[in-house]
Amino acid sequence: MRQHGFKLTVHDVDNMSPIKERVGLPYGMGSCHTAEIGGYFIEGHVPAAEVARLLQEKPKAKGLAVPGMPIGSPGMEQGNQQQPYDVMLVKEDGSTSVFAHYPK
Ligand SMILES: [Cu+2]
Repeated sequence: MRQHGFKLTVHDVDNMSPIKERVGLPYGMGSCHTAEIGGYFIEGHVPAAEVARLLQEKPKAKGLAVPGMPIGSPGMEQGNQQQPYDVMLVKEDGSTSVFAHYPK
């Protein structure tokens, strides 16, 4: 994310559950880290381009999530292996829709 121009402050915490609960992450959408930017949460290995798009389009939503840790997502590179995955938009009511699909 830093390479893509985002300024980050990293907090290492023992228990992520209260944070995921506070930002309103629905059950089953979780990954290994939760970020907050511009009033949205960013859960897991979301490509920087989708975060930029989110901040530009400003949809009514809680945030973006890539559940789990798909191989080939940013930070999960393993050679040229690529597991297909969706970037999910989590709406205010907790429902989700596909924001982007990878690989494009
Ligand atoms: Cu991860």
